[in-house]
Amino acid sequence: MGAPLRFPHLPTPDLLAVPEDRRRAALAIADVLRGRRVIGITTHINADGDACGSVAAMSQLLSQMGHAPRVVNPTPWPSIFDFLLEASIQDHTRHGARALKELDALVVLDVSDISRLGQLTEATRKLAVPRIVIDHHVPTDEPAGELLMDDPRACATGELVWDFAMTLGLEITTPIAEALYTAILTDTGGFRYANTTPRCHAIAAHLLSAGVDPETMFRRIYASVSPNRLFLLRDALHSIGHDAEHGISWISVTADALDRYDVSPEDLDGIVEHPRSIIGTRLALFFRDLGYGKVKVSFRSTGTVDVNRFAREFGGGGHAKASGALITGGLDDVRDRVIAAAREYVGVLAPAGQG
Ligand SMILES: [Mn+2]
Repeated sequence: MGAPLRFPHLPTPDLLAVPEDRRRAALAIADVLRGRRVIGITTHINADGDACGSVAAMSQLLSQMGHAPRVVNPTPWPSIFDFLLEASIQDHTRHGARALKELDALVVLDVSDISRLGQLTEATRKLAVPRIVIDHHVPTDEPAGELLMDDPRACATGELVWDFAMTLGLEITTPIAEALYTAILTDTGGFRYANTTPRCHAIAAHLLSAGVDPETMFRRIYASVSPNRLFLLRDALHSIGHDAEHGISWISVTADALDRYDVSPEDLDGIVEHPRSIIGTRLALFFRDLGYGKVKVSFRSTGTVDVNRFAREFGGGGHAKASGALITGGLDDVRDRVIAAAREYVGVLAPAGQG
């Protein structure tokens, strides 16, 4: 008999241990919330899966802690994530900034810069009650609160909410597990992006054990597409462009597209994956004409291009691999300008075989 086989990379319990800085931040948050009843929960405009999942989970966790949570988002809850809205979740979004007046504290999720709160930005700035931020973006100059639990190494804000729950010994019920799974699944692009870590898979394993059915979640999130959404995609695909020399690919959506097909902005999520999927693409761009002299541009990197820094050239920002900016001008004009700047920014691709 030879030496016993060893498996040094098997997952170990410390994969699920809460990092010390996150544990301390979670305890500080619980401390600040103690004795406060009505806790507002909010997230960025046009909430995505991480935002909705984190909000839904946090609302139920705060209820467990004995608080009266209240969701106040800057834009309406996207219908695709309606399945996360448990009966216990109070959504006061329709009351706008007025709903912030009655709070004893505010928890801001998945937001690095206060301006991401849209129409709630000013009211949040003036808030006299404690403001708490849980987020995984690169920090900016004006966070939406003074007490931060933030870590760009987290794959999703949902991972930090899981850390919060673990630190405080809260129960991960099946609805909470579904909310956190939605957050992690969507922010990792279905466990495909570079932010997919052994730890996020380990957390997902815990969430499956807590009752999440992955096929049901897949169907709800990725296989519930309306026909009109696909018709809009059909039109958008006509605009696909590719610059092989620089490794840049792009797609555009015109201002009238949403009305023509009666779809909402959330139906455009993921469109950038099409140019991004073209072989040799280092930088993918998605141009959406908002119709009032502004174009929303999404930047996606497939590797080493830092699109957070690139977006800042246009007054935007985000992550190194995913960012955005709002740019003044017509669609053709903005597209030409951004592509020209992108060619400059990324430089000419090295010939194959030279790195
Ligand atoms: Mn996120």
